[in-house]
Amino acid sequence: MDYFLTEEQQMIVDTARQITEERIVPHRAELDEKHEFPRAILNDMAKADLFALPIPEEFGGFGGGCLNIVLALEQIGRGCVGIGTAFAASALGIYPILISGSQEMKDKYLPSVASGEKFAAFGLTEANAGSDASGIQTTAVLDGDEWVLNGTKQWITNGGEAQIYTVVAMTDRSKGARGASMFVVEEGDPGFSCGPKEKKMGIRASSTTELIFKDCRIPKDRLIGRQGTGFITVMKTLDSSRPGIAALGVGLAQGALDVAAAYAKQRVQFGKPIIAFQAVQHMLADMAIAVEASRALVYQAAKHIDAHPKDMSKVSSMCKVFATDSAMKVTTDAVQILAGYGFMSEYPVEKMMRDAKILQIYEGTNQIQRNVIGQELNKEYAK
Ligand code: COS
Repeated sequence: MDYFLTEEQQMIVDTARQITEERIVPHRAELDEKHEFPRAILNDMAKADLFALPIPEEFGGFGGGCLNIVLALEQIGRGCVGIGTAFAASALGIYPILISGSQEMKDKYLPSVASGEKFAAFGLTEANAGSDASGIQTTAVLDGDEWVLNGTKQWITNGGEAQIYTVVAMTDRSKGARGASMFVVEEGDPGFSCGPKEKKMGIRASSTTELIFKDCRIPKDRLIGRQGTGFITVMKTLDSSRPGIAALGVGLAQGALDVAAAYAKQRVQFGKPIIAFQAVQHMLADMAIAVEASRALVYQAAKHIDAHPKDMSKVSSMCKVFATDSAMKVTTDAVQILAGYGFMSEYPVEKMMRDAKILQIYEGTNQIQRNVIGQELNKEYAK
């Protein structure tokens, strides 16, 4: 379907697609099998200016814009959601600075992330605080000119690979969500370390570790925004990043459909290619509908966010739910069409199905997204 992209938007698609075809697709199986971080590929993505996409021009970026990043992530997701996750998590890591950071903080951190010289990561989740984001236990206490952080973050993408970490900690537990604040922690800060890499079902090219703070001392000016505004910054960050996860889902589902349709044309059973059988055609038709409907919703949600940045929660959650639930269904059906071959790691669809699962879980489970949508509807219909 023609989405009438501008010349600049088409250039972003073409650049991301070329890197996906030339650099990601040939290596994705090996990186997945070895649980290997795709540093060389990410460096090539940086050379192609893809890390500049979420960052405004004044900080060396391409200008920001939700649709631009969505277009790139769709193409990368078509190749490998593990690599896409490592890439997207760097944008996620700098959103708190973009949203709430001071001019000095933006000047200090954004240019090196835009150039891809440094990677970023976002530290919210803890062992006992997943969906309940305000239930975090990590604390930050001001001691003279320094903040002292204590606690452990769990399942942090780009852990051990990033140089810049935006981290949420409680500065006043008695105030609940209003007692959370955000900080920048840098690789090498005293008292900060990362745990070993987690072993995962999917997205194995991405790195996932704990972030451990033991009397971690950081300068006072690493507080992002004002004390007590951390939870709001987290919510706005996730509102901004969820369309990117939706876009990874669109790309992943398209990739699975491509493999399934090509296979169905060449696989002969009962004397005919299996695409000639209506049972298979109907599965492919439903997959194609799901892919196109997801793409249309994700692009439109991104355009809405670019035009109305203060009104993004509902559309952001809607596109995340729809595109990632669709990706799970489409990749599962792709395995079904390839059947026994689909179950073997020699074909890419089993990896795609494993990778799809996390899209329904991270950056807020799809159940939490439905809560967000429901609460927004509750407000709208009260008017
Ligand atoms: N934008 C701006 N402000 C927001 C907001 C948003 N999208 N969502 C909530 N807020 C504000 C509320 O208005 C409220 O402000 P006041 O204190 O002034 O009333 C405050 O934040 C607390 O909101 P709420 O009471 O709704 O918070 P809850 O603790 O009930 O949590 C959910 C709300 C469940 C939506 C939140 O915890 C969440 O998003 N959880 C999922 C976290 C997640 O995605 N984790 C994945 C790991 S990160 S990769």
